[in-house]
Amino acid sequence: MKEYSELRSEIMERLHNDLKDKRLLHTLGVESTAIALARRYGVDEQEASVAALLHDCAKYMPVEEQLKWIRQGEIGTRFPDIDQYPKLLHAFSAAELCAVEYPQLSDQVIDAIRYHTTGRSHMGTLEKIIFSADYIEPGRVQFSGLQEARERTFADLDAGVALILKQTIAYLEQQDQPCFALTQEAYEFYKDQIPEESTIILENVLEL
Ligand code: DGI
Ligand code: FE
Ligand code: FE
Repeated sequence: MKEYSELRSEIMERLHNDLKDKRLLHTLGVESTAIALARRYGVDEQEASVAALLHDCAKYMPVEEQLKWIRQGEIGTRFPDIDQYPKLLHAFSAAELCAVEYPQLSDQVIDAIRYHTTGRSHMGTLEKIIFSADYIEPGRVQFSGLQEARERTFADLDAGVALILKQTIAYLEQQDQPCFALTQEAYEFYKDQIPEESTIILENVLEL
């Protein structure tokens, strides 16, 4: 990627303004994990870094502003009821915003940001890396099953993604929260990769 260090500084300045400290720490944890996974799975490390840094950049944007961004893009057209899923908005709005504000970014980086919360079927390697790095980064509160998700993800990326999707869906069911169509599709696509002996954890490790 051209001018990576300049771009990284520009993004860091934005994150210092737009994110709370805890979220910034999480973001840097996702970045280091994504770089390690990129090295492991032969993906461009700078692309992994940039996608990780930007993945939660819209987390604190007012909902109406987020919906404006989302309605400009394919997610808004395909899912007119997207406002019923408040926790998903920040991924979709960040993708639209980043595509406009950082036109040098590849489609792979934008898609990795867009699908980092829900996943989807047929994900590219960078998408899977950001999706799983978000869940397993070192700052997540420790609990028994997190270690398994980490080990799986570094041993076999699809198996890690499948396990994380299963845990997320189990958690949503327990909380009586609706599962989004893309999450369900992703699970259907990757579920055969789940190792039989895996334990499914219901804690939500994603609350920060
Ligand atoms: O932004 P982060 O906190 O780092 O993590 P994230 O972007 O993965 O968001 C996690 C939240 O999103 C968590 O509370 C569970 C929720 N979530 C993930 N998939 C779905 C979902 N919520 C609904 N309703 N439906 C989903 O399919
Ligand atoms: Fe997120
Ligand atoms: Fe995140």
